[in-house]
Amino acid sequence: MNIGIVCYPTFGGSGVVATELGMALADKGHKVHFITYSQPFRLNTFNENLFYHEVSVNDYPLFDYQPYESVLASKIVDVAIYEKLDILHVHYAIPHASVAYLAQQILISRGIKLPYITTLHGTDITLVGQDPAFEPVIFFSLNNSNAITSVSESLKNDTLNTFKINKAIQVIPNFIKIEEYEKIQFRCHRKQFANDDEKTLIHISNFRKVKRVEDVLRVFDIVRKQVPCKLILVGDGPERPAIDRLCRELDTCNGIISVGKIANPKEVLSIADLFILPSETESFGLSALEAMASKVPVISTNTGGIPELNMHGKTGYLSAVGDFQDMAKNCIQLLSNEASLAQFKKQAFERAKAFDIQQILPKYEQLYENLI
Ligand code: GMT
Repeated sequence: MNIGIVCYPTFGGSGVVATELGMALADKGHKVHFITYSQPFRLNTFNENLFYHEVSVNDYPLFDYQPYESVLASKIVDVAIYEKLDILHVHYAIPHASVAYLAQQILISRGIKLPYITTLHGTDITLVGQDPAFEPVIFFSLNNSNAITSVSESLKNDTLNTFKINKAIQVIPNFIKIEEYEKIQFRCHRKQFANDDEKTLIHISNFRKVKRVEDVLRVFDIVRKQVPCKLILVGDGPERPAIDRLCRELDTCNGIISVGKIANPKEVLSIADLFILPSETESFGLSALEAMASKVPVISTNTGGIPELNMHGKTGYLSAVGDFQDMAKNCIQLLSNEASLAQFKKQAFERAKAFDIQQILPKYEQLYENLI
């Protein structure tokens, strides 16, 4: 198949899922065309079946806002015609679903059919999508998608509760390539981050408000008074100044290692003992799945799709949003019992196997074939 993929190329779960999906499809012999405004950060492999089409918006002094959607739609039309796309898969509804609809209509006027699939990732429905300014456009472009997928049951329900969708929504969860976690030997040495008697907590995110990174610091502040440990923060984003202020206030900065944005966090995850995910909402929690595949149990909130992944008392623990004291208690309990920690690490890895790409890729391929 000739498949077009539209996604956000920046650090963020939807871009990671779209890119990993495209690379896996290319490995299976499909021709995959990424149509994005910059090269997706995980698109770092050479494959004769992978193509990248940059959407570049020229600056024009008349515009306060550059008409990105129009340029993207034109690019999709161009790639569809010249690369003979069979299907278009857009990730994150805003604005990609409405752009896909526009491109589809232009192509129909030229006698070309291009079905499009919209994959919902989370904040496109749970945060941004709640803004009434977007409602008519999201509603229309979802209902006109040839198929809609969501990354969890929870997100599917949120979507159905928010918009009157008259199309079925198929749940296809996020995935990892488990073999990449099983085989690779990492160069990252634990002793560069922590002493032998210290445990390591880790948090990975884009440091947006919804991630509640301040709760990570509050958890760490409580835990380190009971168990010697370090906290590794991976990522960056708008909440960073607030985090810096809080670590000074709590006097925990000397125990925190901030490594910034890392394209592929497998290496740093390989030295972690617990992953902390205190999000306000989280449609799936791809970073938690990546942690589990790295044999790192997850201490998380019980919001959104997280309970579909993280099994309370088995692969980690779930707490109410904002209850950092409960999260800290769960950390201390696990870190203080080596046998239990080892058991949770094993169980986290076993659970991650259920989300291996081998289980997930055929679902997307089947969906494409049905639509074509
Ligand atoms: O907020 C993020 O983590 C980024 C965001 C995105 O769209 O790039 O992630 C969403 O999509 C991921 C991939 O499907 C999910 O694993 C995340 O749970 C989801 N984030 C939220 O729902 C907050």
